Amino acid sequence: MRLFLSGNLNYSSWSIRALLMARHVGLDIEEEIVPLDFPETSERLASVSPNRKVPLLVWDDETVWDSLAIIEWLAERFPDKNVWPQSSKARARARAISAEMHSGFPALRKACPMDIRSRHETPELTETLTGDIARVDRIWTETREHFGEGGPFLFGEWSAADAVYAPVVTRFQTYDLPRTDRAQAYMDAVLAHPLMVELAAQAEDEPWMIEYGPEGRRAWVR
Ligand SMILES: N[C@@H](CCC(=O)N[C@@H](CS)C(=O)NCC(=O)O)C(=O)O
Repeated sequence: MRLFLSGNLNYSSWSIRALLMARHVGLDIEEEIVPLDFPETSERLASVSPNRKVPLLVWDDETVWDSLAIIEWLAERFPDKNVWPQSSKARARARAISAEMHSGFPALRKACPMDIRSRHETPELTETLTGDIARVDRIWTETREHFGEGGPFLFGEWSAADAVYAPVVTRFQTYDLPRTDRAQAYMDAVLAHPLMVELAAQAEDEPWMIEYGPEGRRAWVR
């Protein structure tokens, strides 16, 4: 079995991080979307995913879960595809900012759930949310300044760091979060990348809807 399991591409930020890189290396694998928050979702995830979450990669007798672990698996298996940047200094920075995203930014995640195809009002800019937004802007602009030569992405060429921040780029767009011109230029480059254009079109076409209300999340088919 060679299977890449994702949640809805429109809503599952962890899924698209790993999926973008699987597509970047050209991984020959069956992609399956498990629509999140439906009654049958838990059963499908429990049947195949050790942590009952997506993304999940099953490659013959190897099972890899968690977006960053999948990205590292891809980097090891496809050393010539530049999953991470070329120089060790840039690689260290790319891993640091990716780990920071993976483990942080709770205010941004909570106030601005990923919803690629929609546009929502900017949420109340609380102190914690403003702090997360400013930190993201600084990561993008400083990384571009120090490592961005040779292309429009964080490390010049497209890398896993861009895939990790892609769902943040779409959040900045969806909720029109305040940003500098340099952050906007980086966002424009990410949104115009062919992998992102393809993914945004797929997200647009998905039939599943998720609504965030006071009682939690509700899913339905439009
Ligand atoms: N840290 C994990 C997070 C994975 C995660 O939370 N995935 C969510 C979807 S974005 C999930 O599978 N939720 C299961 C569910 O809602 O039933 C990663 O990086 O892969």
